[in-house]
Amino acid sequence: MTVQVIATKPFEGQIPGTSGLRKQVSVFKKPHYLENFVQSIFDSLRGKDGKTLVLGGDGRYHNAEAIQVILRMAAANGFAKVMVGQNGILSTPAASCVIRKHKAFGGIILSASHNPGGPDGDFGIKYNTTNGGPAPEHMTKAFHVRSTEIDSYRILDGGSVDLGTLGTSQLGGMAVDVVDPVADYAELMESLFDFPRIRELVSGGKLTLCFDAMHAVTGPYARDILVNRLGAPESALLNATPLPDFGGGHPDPNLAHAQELVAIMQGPDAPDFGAASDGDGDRNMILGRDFFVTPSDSLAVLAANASLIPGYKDGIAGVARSMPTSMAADRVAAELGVPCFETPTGWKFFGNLLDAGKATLCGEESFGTSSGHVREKDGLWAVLMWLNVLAARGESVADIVRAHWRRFGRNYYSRHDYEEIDSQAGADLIQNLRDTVPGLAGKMLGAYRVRAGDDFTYRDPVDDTRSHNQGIRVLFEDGSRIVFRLSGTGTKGATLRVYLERFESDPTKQDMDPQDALADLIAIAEEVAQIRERTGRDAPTVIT
Ligand code: G16
Repeated sequence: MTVQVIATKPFEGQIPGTSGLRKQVSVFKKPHYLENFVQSIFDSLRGKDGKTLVLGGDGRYHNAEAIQVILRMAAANGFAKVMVGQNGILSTPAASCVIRKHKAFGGIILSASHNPGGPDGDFGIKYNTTNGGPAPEHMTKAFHVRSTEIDSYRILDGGSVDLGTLGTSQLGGMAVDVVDPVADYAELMESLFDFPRIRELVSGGKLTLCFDAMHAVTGPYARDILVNRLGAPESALLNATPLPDFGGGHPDPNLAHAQELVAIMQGPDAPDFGAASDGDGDRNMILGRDFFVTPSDSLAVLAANASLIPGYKDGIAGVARSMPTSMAADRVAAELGVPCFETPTGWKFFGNLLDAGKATLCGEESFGTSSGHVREKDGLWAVLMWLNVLAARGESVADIVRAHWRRFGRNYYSRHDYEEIDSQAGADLIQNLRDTVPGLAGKMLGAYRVRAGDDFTYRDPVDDTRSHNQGIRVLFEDGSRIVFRLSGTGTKGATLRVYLERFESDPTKQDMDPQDALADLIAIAEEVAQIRERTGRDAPTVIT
């Protein structure tokens, strides 16, 4: 086997977004496209020679082919070993776990997360660093810069590696270690949670559950953990066979896309607990019987109950949430006497806080929750955390959340997405807001007086780096907020996200439908951003 140096030319737009480079499969299939970006990553890494790389993906269409290419490129670029998930599979949190446990140099994860898969769907690639977390901004920028000047890539000629059999083989001078994608991760989960106590409830049917893997990567993980280790019946798993096109579905665990699960949870024989995870296993949706837990509330409830869980029994150092996530967790942190950090959207911003021990739990409104056990958000971790809280408290999901609202107040919250709007119209809308919202301070919008308007800038308290233009905020005097930003994960046109939040301390007013409770703010958002006029849309595509 010899190393080939293949001449190439830069592709435009190899710019990692909120979470890696995501494009349509048809783009990734263009000759040299994947190779260029992988070489751009490798060229940007210092000190990788002789080190170990972790590699895996969510099993979506093009995963298998891309893994073989990356293996041959890793062998030609000086890695000593690649640990690859069997059949090329590793969920995002499992990849993070493997990188950390085996002290790998870093990892490449192939996923477009919750975006649809298949020949007409999306594909993606992201790089995670030694701490197991997504590459920080200065690295993703370096990958992009390198992609604009690349003129060749290195790849081993030779055949493909058998990824179906566990064990080690050689590819040129590099070892390829095919590992069980579930084992290390399941062991980590067992170290954090009270499995015997959960098992007692789940195996005997005292607590019934339904987990929807959405035909994505978590199927095998859920079977091993929920069924084999915790004794749930096989029938508790929905869509647990991973498929390259996710069965034609949209593997996004929310009320709009996990409809099968939602219908079960609203039905007459609903189980006590329902949950779903996304394409690569890092997102989660939590449901009780006919009850939806918003991701923001989920973070707050888990923070308030963390001391009931073995892995967190000594308390938490702090909480971190992305800026658009509701401020419910802030109230819990204040009561616990720990800090609450507000970061830009993107899991990568939590890494420094976790590494420095400043935060223990992190969460995002986009159905992401996790802790310092890995450096990614973690869908099944959130499921187990909830199951452990249910086991410890012996109350229903709805009762726990309602009691939480009575104690801390309720942050009514909703996100309205306008998908696939014209890119220029989206950029103009945000620019107009950037120019106008500072001038709203002191003005009345409906019944709300504006306290301030700005475009969020984050100062990382660990390394002092600044991240600008992270979302337009309209902050009202009573603590309500509207936030506008463009998604960094879409692949077609632009997606406008509008985040709406209002606090309600009165327990007699905490049972409204969020869309009703937020109706005034929804109208203000439309007016301030001129959504209809600028996008031609008179309603959001998805409401969560
Ligand atoms: C990614 C990031 C998250 C982010 C989400 C939505 O999630 O990891 O941190 O909140 O995208 O980002 P945006 O609003 O820019 O679309 P995932 O699950 O897609 O990797």
